[in-house]
Amino acid sequence: MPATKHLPKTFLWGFATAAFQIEGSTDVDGRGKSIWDDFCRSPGTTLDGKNGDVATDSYKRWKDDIALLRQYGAKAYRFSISWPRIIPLGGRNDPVNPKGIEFYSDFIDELIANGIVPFATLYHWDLPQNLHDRYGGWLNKDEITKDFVRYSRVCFESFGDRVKHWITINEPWCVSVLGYGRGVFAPGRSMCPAKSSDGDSSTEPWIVASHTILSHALAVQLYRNEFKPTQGGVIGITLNGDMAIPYDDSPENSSAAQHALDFAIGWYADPIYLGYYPEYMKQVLGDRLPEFTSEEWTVVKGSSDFYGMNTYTTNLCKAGGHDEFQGFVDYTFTRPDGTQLGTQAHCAWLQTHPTGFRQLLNYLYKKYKTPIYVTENGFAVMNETKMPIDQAVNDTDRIEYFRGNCEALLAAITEDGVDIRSYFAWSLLDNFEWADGYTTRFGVTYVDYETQKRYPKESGKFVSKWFMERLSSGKEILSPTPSVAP
Ligand code: GBH
Repeated sequence: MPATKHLPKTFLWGFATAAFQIEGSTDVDGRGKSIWDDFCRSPGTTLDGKNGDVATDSYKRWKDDIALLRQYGAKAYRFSISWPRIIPLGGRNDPVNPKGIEFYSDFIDELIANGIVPFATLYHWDLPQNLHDRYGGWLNKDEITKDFVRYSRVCFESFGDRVKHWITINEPWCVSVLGYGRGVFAPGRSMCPAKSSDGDSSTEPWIVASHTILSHALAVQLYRNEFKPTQGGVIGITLNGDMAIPYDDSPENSSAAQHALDFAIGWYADPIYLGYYPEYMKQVLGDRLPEFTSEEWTVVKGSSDFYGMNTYTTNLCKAGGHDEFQGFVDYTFTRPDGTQLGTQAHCAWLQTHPTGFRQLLNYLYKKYKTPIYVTENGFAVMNETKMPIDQAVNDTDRIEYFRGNCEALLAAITEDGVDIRSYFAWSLLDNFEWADGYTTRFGVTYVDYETQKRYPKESGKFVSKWFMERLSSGKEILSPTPSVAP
């Protein structure tokens, strides 16, 4: 039997979550409101009409969550910090909430006591509502950049002695396109007639994007100047983006695949890693694509120590689409011969395709030349929520998804030489899946929302075993890993 290939000793694997999707307890211990609170409480915003008031009750059950991570043998955990728990009103002159600091501080201590490396995301979509009401939130460059930097400072000061892996913003594409373009996520601004009539989706997403990029970059500048010298961690951004491959071998469709990558990934990654916007975006958007000043460019370019990669699927791309946010490219999973690219998930946008995952790892590494941290990757089994628990925990399709992608990850590292330093499965728990409410389950652990009882799924056990077998020694799994600053 051929020897199992191994991962680098310092490789970090584990599971990811986000504050609003798991915490609940939205008005406990001085937490302020976030833009998701009222958004998902209003009719028609979530598929099942449910909201994040309870979620998986993790604000109360955090010790159980950590015990679960330990049970899986996870080396690292990616979680997000809720801005309105830390600064209830959000702004740079607003008071810090000691209870919020205490919660995450205890949480981080408990992770470390269990040998689990904390990866903290500063912003996973829960903007303090007050900042949106006060000055338009992400639309207001001067205000939001300063407030985000101050919030970041509070987190570096409070947790940076123990957190050595920081992610500034999770998936700014979703913030812009889903929040200000399609209006399906908070704050729900869109010109789409079915949604709110506020907002201008022809300009706002592009403006918001430039403000998220700048806020990220200024927080990184702060960290590098004032905290990194003593704290010694790494900091970067996490982008969503799926592999795009041409539908067929026609020249239009092969350009379409590149155009899709430009709009989904290059929009953020080209400025941050290369210092310019993709040509194709400039062509399509003209002066709707906000320029950075030369001073801003010096802050933006090179503002990430790594590429934080959230990826789920692969799309076949056809030229001539109507959706500007996709670069006028149509996506499909059906090949010209009628076959499907992979196994269909519960969400329409997701099919398995490990080859695409490996291609994307190679594409990103070659283009952006920076270490990659896979910060999210996961699958929602079709109709899982309608199944009895004993059937749901037997999640074969999710196991196949992880098996394929983990093998692809290993091949990218050992055969293609891609510098990949982490893999986080999304998600530790079934949780509040944004506009899908609780109808879509991404967890490796089943959550019974009636009792809040957790049931490890076979996929969780699979991921755990797969990584354990590929790290040099099982014993090291629970010991802290040295910081891997590039
Ligand atoms: C991640 O986003 C999020 O970070 C996480 O919070 C979430 O729970 C997880 O995915 C699972 O969804 O509306 O048809 O145009 C994933 C990136 C980008 C995937 C937008 C879905 C929308 C497709 N998402 N995409 S569509």
